[in-house]
Amino acid sequence: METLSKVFEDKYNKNVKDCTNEEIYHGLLSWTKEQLKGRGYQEGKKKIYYISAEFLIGKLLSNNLINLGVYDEVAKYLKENGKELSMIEEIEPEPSLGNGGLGRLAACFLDSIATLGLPGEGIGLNYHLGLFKQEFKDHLQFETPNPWIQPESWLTDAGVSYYVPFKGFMLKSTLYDIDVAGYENKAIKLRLFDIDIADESIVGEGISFDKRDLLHNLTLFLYPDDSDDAGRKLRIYQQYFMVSNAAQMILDEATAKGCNLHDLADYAVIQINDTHPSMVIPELIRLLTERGIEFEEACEIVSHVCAYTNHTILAEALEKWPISYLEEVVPHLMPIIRKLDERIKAKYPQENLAIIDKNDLVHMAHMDIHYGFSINGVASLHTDILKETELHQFYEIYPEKFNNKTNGITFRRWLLHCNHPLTEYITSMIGDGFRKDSFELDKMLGFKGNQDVLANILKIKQDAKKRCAEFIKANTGEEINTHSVYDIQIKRLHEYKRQQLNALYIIDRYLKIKAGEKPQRPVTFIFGAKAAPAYVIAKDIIHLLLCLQELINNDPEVSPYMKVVMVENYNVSAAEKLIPACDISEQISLASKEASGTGNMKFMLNGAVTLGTMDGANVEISQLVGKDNIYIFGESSEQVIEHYEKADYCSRDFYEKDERIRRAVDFIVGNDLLSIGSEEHLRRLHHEIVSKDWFMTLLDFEDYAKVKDQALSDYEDRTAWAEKMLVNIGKAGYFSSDRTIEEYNRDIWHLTPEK
Ligand code: H2P
Repeated sequence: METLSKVFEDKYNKNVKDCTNEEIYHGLLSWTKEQLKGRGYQEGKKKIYYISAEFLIGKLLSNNLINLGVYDEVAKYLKENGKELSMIEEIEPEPSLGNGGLGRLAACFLDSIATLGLPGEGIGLNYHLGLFKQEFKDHLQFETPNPWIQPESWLTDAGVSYYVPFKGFMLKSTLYDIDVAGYENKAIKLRLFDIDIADESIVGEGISFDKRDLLHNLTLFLYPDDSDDAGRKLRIYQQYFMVSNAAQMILDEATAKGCNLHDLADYAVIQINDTHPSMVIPELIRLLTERGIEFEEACEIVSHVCAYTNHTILAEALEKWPISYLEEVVPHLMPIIRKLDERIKAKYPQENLAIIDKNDLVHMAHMDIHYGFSINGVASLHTDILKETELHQFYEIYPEKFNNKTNGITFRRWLLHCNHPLTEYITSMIGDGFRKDSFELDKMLGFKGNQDVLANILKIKQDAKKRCAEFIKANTGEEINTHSVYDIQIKRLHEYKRQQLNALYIIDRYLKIKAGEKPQRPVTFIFGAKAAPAYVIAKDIIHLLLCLQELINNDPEVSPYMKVVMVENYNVSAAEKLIPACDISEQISLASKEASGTGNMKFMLNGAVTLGTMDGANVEISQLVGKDNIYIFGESSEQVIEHYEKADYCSRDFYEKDERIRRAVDFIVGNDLLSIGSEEHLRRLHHEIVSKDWFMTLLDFEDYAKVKDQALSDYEDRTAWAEKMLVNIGKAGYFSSDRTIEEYNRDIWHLTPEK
């Protein structure tokens, strides 16, 4: 720790004992950056370039210290000097570079790529103000900018820039790097492109700004509001800026290593993360032809370099851009896209395979599938649905391109960092091999029936619940009972994820308590979710949850038995505090709609029991833990897909025929909530549920309530519950992102790991 002490002396002319936490944070930041550099980078002839609009990396200090293998040493050194590392971590602003699971997955993948010694890097954009910061006022979500870049930060100017051509002007980029340490291995880089002239002062009220002021707004926000033409075009500007920079850099790096462009596939593999980076295909073709390669050969080369991951079957995420927009933003790409489309139409005339459809929309995913060599889904059920339904027409012509890569999470962040007590306990039981080989967690299963172990696991959970209650108090002002069951649903707000189903259960329970049915043990229903700023119903659901929180927590007759808390500005740091404390993990999407989910994996790893539908990776979780260690409810994906095909689901029928459902749904517009909330929001949501309910909330309500009640009653047998916890932890090894990345490498990337 001598070099660290010296940092404080050089920087502040002080002993660490006399430094403020802020000074210590900044000292640690510069020291850690130096340590990372000293590690060196994974190099290699061939590299994986993971291009993604989002990288939800979370705070980096502790994670870097863990991966550098110095966390304990630094914590001890600080403690000896009267300082707490956990307090210092709080100073770090969380980079706001992602939205949900897709971005967090990209961050876990970087950690695993580095840990496995694979040469690679992430490429994205350096959004100054992030997605947005969520604030609650009058039980409503408001959005404000979420600045995270400070004069001293993890970003390093890489001294690299490119010119990106748009219609009528060029933009010069600046590249910033963030080092990502592998666990006890070298580092890789997350490369974030930016413009020097981005101007945060153009942001007015909330997160509003002039969407046409491209010279100043291009890298301000992730996913700017796309409810109007200007917003949609801004997204195309951003996407093209990201991929043109990426493509230029990839070609430069490859040629510097001796690539003659014909053999690009020996030097680079590009993973296209959802359709945001899809324009990298025509852009690479454009750059290759500019450098003297014939068009046909350029198509061939690119088709051996690009691979596409599909993360959702929801139409809203499978981007289709009008030709007119592309003509306006990137006219030089359109002749290429037209040619790519013509080549396909000449071979496959079916309309549903076309890149450009008859309405002049460019289907980005179709371009990826035709001109990429691999297409993967993110959980086994999801990949099956792609093959059998959503992308069936493509599967028929390219069966060999389709493959599954079930998602994973990095255990460094989601166990070692966020749950020190559990990590230490597991280590004391089975040694520390699981840190590198997650499958070793399986050894935990040898302790089934061991009363001491079960008691210790319960104790660790109880302590985590206490810590979490403090966080909740600080975040929401609410006091929660640490002996209540913690039932947690934290994820992006979307109707298909069905936070509204959970809300209806809460109403039902509230009504029962009001009617005198007092439960044995209290339950705390915990939510965390941001709604996209233009997604009206999602914001109405947040409104409902916040109104329920107000009503229930302030009702002396009910609050001893249940409480509702909605964490404000849910992000990675909040997740790290909530997940270790969870008893019941809510994974209740409408079957077939959640491609995978990754929160479900984080929760099981930390000893929560899943309450979920047979959707996404829940299916694989249930296969691994067995039916006694998970609570499954609801209709299957086959049944749901059939309802959509036959268009035979009618929410009003459920509402009219089932009194229990009707009472809960009508409560949304009853006097209790109307006296707290906004009539406009609550009525709109009520109307949506009764007359549309596109994601079939009411279909699964009864089974959900039944199975949830069962889980809550089983919770009372503490030993049996602890066994379920143990099995969930022991079986979580499969969901390490190291396993996922090994599979990507084995089947798609074919890189040689460095020792
Ligand atoms: C999405 C999917 C998840 C999936 C994740 C990563 C888009 O994340 O919906 O099912 O696990 O990608 O593949 P999210 O909804 O959290 O934004």
